[in-house]
Amino acid sequence: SNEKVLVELDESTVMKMKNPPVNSLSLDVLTEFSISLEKLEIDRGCRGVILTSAFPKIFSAGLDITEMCGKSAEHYAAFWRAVQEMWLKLYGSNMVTIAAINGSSPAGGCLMAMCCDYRIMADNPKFAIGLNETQLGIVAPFWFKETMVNTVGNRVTEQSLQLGQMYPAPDALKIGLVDKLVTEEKVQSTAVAAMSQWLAVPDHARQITKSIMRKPTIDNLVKHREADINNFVSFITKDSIQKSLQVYMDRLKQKK
Ligand code: CO8
Repeated sequence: SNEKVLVELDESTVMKMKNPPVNSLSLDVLTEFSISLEKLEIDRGCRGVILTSAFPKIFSAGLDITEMCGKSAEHYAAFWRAVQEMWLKLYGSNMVTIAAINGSSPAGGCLMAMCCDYRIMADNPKFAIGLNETQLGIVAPFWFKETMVNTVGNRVTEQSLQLGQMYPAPDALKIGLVDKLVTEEKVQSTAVAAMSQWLAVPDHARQITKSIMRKPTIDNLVKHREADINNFVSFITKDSIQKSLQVYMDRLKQKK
């Protein structure tokens, strides 16, 4: 199939990103992701979902940089709305969401993982996670920042965001950016075990608690959604920003 987000029903419901080679989050992937998640959300039989990748060594490379280069203002606006929609659906999900982070997870990949209730990462210092936006010469928006503050606290977030720091798995555990490290082969089974622990709590009480914790952050984006889109479009269309994204993409390609 040419689906880019697979929904598999095994012991638990698993959403697997499958956009070769690195699960970059294109407009298509984001749209498909939000639709798939919404379907699970309204399915009363589905109480939890494990988010992972179909590829070894990579969870997600984050937002598709080619969606932010050389396109029209209309395209940038549609793309950004889709990024917001993914975040609103995932951060606001009533289901238990567990990230099985089987590899690297920069920027948007880290954001997706932080949206989940619990994070398990493959114990390999070659895999790193973090919000590295400043390294690309771009700025993580306020709701990325708030998601990180809610995960690791203000001080760690401030330092991480200014430096655009990527944390190798052991360091990510130390700062609480992920909750548990296990060997690569055990990431999936550990996620399934964690899911049964989370699902043992009565749904209504857990859901209301989750909402109490997250609602102010979600409301903040809902309230400023259009302004945030305008802000993104005017930022990303600047020549200087286009140039630094281009330099970053060229460096990625040359690295080989
Ligand atoms: N978007 C588009 N293409 C990408 C991306 C990406 N995010 N990441 C990698 N690719 C491409 C590479 O260019 C390469 O293409 P090609 O084969 O044509 O040369 C291909 O995917 C494979 O990449 P690698 O060879 O680098 O694969 P590795 O397995 O060696 O490494 C990594 C995988 C670790 C994911 C590595 O590719 C990497 O570090 N990628 C960059 C990730 C990154 O910095 N993402 C940040 C995106 S920005 C974001 O998510 C939030 C932006 C917030 C907006 C702010 C407001 C303005």
